[in-house]
Amino acid sequence: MSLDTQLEVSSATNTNRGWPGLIEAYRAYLPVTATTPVVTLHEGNTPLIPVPTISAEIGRGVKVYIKYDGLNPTGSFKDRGMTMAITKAREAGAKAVICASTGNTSAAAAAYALRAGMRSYVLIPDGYVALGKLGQALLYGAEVIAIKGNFDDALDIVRQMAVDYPVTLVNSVNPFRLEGQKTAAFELVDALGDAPDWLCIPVGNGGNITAYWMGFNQYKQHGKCQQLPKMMGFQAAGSAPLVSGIRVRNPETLATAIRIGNPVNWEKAIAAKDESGGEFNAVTDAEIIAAYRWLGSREGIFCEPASAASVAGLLKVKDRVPNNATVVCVLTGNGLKDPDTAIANSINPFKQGINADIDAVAAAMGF
Ligand code: AN7
Repeated sequence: MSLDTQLEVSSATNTNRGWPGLIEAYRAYLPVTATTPVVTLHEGNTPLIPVPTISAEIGRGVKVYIKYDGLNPTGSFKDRGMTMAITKAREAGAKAVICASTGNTSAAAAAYALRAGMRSYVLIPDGYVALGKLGQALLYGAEVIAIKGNFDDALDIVRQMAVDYPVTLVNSVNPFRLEGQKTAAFELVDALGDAPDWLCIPVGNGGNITAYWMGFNQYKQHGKCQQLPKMMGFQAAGSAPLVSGIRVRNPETLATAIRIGNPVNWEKAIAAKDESGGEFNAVTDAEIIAAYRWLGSREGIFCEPASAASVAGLLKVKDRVPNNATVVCVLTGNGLKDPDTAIANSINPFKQGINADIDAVAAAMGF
């Protein structure tokens, strides 16, 4: 069966049952036509989960929810942007795509490119990509090139390569990425009945905060929501150019996904913050890890460290949350991406080398 026939069969099935993927679900709000060849892994429709221990910590009637975008098909919010970017690349006849990545973009690009029958090339900072993400990109068949430099260096190279070679750039400078990612704002409004009062979100390149802001505004124009949220962006303290206003030459943080010193969407992210009356704040690695452990050990929600920056940030500025506000924290990536960090920061001691008999096991359990 040709890829075109497969896509037709798949799209015919989708209209009858199940979640069709975000392009089908929000087609009216996206730059697609009836003949656009949609490339999907049925991304989107991720859960909005109340987190009562965090609501209680803030008190004053504040209700906090998690938008768990780590439950997308490749385990991060990047799938929202990539279904659109790869669909449009395919429509334009592209044969190959390229991106720089701290990991999640590369995994999503590789998966969607594969489904579209395209090659994918990804540049990553050598030694600073979580193992799960690297494994994904390799398994999905990307050409993975680790450079002796950071994300910002990799991005400079791929931007030029997209000019000099027949490869389509799918970093968030590609406008279709933001178009896809804005659907997360639609889902929040569809679930809550209106936009939240605050949106707390980790910020690296500033693409996602820009996309959410686009989505809320578009929904408001269509009368789908009455209000717009304050956009509260959080960066890791060692990589916080949008907080300081100065490019960071050597960004550092254990939240490698947001180890970015020169955000691509700098002006757009600032505009989203300013127009919404929001803020950018920095959170330390220790605060990120504390929030990461809290989410895992008190709420049963496993995210990657960069994602926990949204909750760490909320806890940091909690005294400024208005009474009775509805707050959504975006968890952008799945904890399974980075098992090393989980094991290194586990709550319970890992008891290894126990003899395989019931008495030894009972003793290890403390009975
Ligand atoms: C889990 O994969 O930039 O502010 O190359 O993976 O839109 O950049 C990842 C970014 C937040 C920041 N949380 O979003 C990449 C990459 C996670 C991420 C961000 C990223 P933007």
